Amino acid sequence: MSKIGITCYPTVGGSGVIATELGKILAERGHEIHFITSQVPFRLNRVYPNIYYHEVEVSSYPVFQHPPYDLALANKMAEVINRENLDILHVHYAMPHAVLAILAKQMAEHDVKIVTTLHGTDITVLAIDSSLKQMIKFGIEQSDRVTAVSESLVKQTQEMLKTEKTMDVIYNFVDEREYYRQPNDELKAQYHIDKGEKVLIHISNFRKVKRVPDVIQAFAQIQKNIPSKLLLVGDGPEYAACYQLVEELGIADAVLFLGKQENVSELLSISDLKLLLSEKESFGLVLLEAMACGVPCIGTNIGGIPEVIDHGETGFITELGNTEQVVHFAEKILQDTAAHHRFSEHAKQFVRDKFASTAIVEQYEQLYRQVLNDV
Ligand code: GMT
Repeated sequence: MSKIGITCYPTVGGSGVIATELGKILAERGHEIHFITSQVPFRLNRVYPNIYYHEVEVSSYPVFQHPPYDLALANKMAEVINRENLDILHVHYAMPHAVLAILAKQMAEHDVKIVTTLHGTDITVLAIDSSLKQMIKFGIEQSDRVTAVSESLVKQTQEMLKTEKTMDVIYNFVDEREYYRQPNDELKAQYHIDKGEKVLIHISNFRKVKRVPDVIQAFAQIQKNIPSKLLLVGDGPEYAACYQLVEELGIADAVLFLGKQENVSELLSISDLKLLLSEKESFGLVLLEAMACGVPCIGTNIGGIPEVIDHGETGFITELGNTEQVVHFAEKILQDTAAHHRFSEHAKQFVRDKFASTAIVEQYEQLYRQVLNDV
């Protein structure tokens, strides 16, 4: 059993979810887990034996224009490596976490192995910025092992950073104990969703890259032929613009803006179709969560999405920005009950076969064993 430090962004987001769920399952399997973050990760919502939390405190001094969060994190990492005798520090995101882990390793009194998992934004967004590119490349190349959440992300990282560093693909997973279909007619009634209506859902942080207006435009067409409602879950910079678009299209009665929600599996359980029409997406964890709840998905042919949706089996892949195609595929799924049932069953099976939590966590454990034995 190993002593593993984990650093991630603790606020809402797929990378934080994966890092926390991984820590929880590793702890259940007997490893000692030390989260080193600025806040308690939001999914760490109760007491878990074998899990410890180390808060990064950032003091602000008049002499510093900006509080030195990054350096405080590196310092805390080194402190925890020494005190808890960590074997591995597993960081999520190269920028800044891998870079800080390397600094902490140099400061620490004994050796620790650095495992870095790439989730996408640091490569697909930050690495475009030439002032950060060198730093991201450094973080990746100096890590003892690097994993990425999709084949597509590995390719993109290698191309953008011109690096030959080996990267293992370890897909994301869902906790099957939380994500399964729990039909709930009462919840539907509370949202004033009629029995005959279909429910479409979109979940994101409403950043521009998520292209939520495409979801709304497609839905505006779909609801002309199919009585339906659209659930918009999450919050972010484009939320107000989306609200305005819904008003302009005259579909406000059919669109429910639900904001940030904790129990998305309950909302997925009353949904019939999930739309994720992003222009950048290294994986699309929300697709996996939807499929685990038996919700077929339509996603764009971008990044890792085609690795997560099995086209024609668990949903459909569309061209970016082609809302006509989204409407066509949505009608194929929603207008035929037998087809919907087939897609839904295939979606659940696909998640069990390709993204089962135990199998994925075992891949991380194997990687840890390899890095510790250096084989
Ligand atoms: O998508 C986001 O904006 C959030 C970001 C994050 O840090 O959580 O998501 C990234 O990591 C997720 C977990 O691996 C992936 O499912 C998302 O596809 C990825 N986002 C992007 O690549 C834009």
